[in-house]
Amino acid sequence: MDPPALRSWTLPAPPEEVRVLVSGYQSWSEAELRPLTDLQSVPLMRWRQEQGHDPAFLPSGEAGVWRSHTLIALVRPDGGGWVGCAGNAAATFTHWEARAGNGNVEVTCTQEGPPTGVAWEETGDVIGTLEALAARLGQAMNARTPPPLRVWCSWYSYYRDVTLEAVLQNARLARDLRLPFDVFQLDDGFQAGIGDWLDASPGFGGHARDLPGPLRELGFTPGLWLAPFLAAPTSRLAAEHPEWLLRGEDGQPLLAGHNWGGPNHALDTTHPEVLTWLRDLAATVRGWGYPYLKLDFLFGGALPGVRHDPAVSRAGAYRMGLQALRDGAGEDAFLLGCGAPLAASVGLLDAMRTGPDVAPLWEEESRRLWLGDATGPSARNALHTALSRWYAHAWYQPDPDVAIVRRERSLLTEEERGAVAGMLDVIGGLRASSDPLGGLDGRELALLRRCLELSPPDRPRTLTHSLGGAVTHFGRGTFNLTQTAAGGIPAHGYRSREVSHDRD
Ligand code: 9PG
Repeated sequence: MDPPALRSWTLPAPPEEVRVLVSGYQSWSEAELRPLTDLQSVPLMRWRQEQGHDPAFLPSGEAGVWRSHTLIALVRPDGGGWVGCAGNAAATFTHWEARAGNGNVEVTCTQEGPPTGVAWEETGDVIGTLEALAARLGQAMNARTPPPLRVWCSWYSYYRDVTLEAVLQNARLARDLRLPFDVFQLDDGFQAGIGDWLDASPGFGGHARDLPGPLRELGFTPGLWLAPFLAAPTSRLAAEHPEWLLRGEDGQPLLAGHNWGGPNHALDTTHPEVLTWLRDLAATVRGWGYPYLKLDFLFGGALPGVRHDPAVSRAGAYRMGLQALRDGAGEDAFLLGCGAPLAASVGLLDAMRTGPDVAPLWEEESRRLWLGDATGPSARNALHTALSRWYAHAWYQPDPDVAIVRRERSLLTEEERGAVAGMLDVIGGLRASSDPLGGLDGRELALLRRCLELSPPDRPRTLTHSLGGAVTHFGRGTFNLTQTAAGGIPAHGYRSREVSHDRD
């Protein structure tokens, strides 16, 4: 491992024979396994670039040019190839680009932040080498990998209309049905505004601090969602502390991303008062009785901008904010990141969302194809990306997002529900569900129980074949993410190898 500012390699391989495995910047950014000569999409809309990617190192948008964060693999038809991986991501973003050349492939590695070591290896076994290098990064950053938890989350059934009573109702049902959840997690919707976490939304029918007591009595660990690095322009936080906001070159608070009906400000996590606020916030909600926190939209802490301390890198600034949250929540708190820079979080978070949101529909094809955006909520996007980051279990507990077992208020077919269940099984990390438990029939409950069964992470069988532009062939089964039946598997389906032997 040498510390480079920029390095490049020329690989003696015909580009049309090479496949590339890339990983986007944060939880929701795409990870893919694609022919090198294909086009890497970049979202047309700027707010999607800010909210789904690193706006300072976007996907290329060019055929034959693939950009990846932290690590990259180039795969030859024989399963060998080349793997590059950063050695440490605590202060530095490592950027990879592979470019189809004339009879060869050019790879470059650049860094943002203090130069840090990278590994680059030619290998006969890309899968094994990638896993080993990812694990090395995990060790260098003291990865936290506590046992996985089984979580009920309020988002995908109640969205922002969640009420205190609805969560309790589900918790009572879970207890009565003896569903093996560890955590009941209240998501977005309880708070007065983005940034104003300590005040209740009038629609919530109570205050978030009133939930942990009854949840504990029902036998569950209480969990709470926060987007701690964001502040809505209309929030009290932004009005009372304009000096805490990340600014642009023009000195004005940045408006970044677009959610909850408009753009948002981000906090400047190098500002000492912001760090105190974040520490106190995490300590306060911990004090309410929440030892499990889902920390969302964390990319806000690492956006490009002008910071109070200009000497700190973006990755470094992000980590200062995350450290403050960890300090406030306590060493024994379980912190799940979401919408978060993936590698820069290792060692501070216990679990991490490793793909876009699951949704009760397979996909929004027009958004993906016409807007170049596969970071939005859909079952297809979640599978595509979370499967292509199978190695993330060396960094934290991966969270590929929720199972959806309900048949009402869902457009997913039985095959598609089975594919989501298969993803939870092969990823082997957190198990989550968000279905309203009251409406589930026996068949749906049986699938839910199956989705809550813990399993160790599986490994890909090959990266030289795939059914869709993602990692699809695993030891325990095969996913078909394409639109047509293939290898004996229906479109959007999953077949465990116990039932189908080597049909692909
Ligand atoms: C609450 C939700 C849930 C969900 C999170 C997050 O624009 N986007 O790309 C985008 C992606 C995900 C998202 C919102 C916006 O949902 O992943 O589980 O907690 O926030 O608001």
